[in-house]
Amino acid sequence: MALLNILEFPDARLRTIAKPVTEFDEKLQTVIQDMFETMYDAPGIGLAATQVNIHKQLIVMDLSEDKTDPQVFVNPKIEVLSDEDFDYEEGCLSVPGFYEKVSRPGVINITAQDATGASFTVKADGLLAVCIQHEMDHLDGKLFVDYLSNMKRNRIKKKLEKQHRLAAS
Ligand code: QAP
Ligand code: CO
Repeated sequence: MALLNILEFPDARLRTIAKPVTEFDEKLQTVIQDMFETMYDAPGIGLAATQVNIHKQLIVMDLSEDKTDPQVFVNPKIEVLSDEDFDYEEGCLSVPGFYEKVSRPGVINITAQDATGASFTVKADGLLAVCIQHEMDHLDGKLFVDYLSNMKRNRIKKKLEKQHRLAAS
């Protein structure tokens, strides 16, 4: 088991487009375990492989209070079921310390593969729908700050850049 380094905004590597997972091998199981360990350590509720500089379509998530509901989504696709949007105050391990309201489709179907490659579909609303859409954005090189005004995003960028400078010196 290993803790992975989490990339932080505005790191350009967070803009990489992830490629589909094709091999459901031992190496994939290790990456999944390391991603759970990294997410629980943070602590966070969702982590996309992009955030740990692995550019594969792979997401781990646990929305429970007590780490009892680990979920893996490999090669996820979504279908929007409701044109009602849902607003949620989002955060991100790659944008530490900042939370902003984002609006996304409220009810979706998620089709994905599990760690063994088996396909499944789940209907999602509420936090699960928010979280999977947030994490799938990472796989497309997108961040929740991209939905904010340029002014808000720039303010966050400057603050994080300053923090990174201080941490490096
Ligand atoms: C994505 O985010 C998410 O700022 C997962 O200092 C979040 O786990 C989807 C975290 C909210 C939907 C709603 C953030 C930890 C964790 C921070 C996370 C921080 C420490 C974020
Ligand atoms: Co995130």
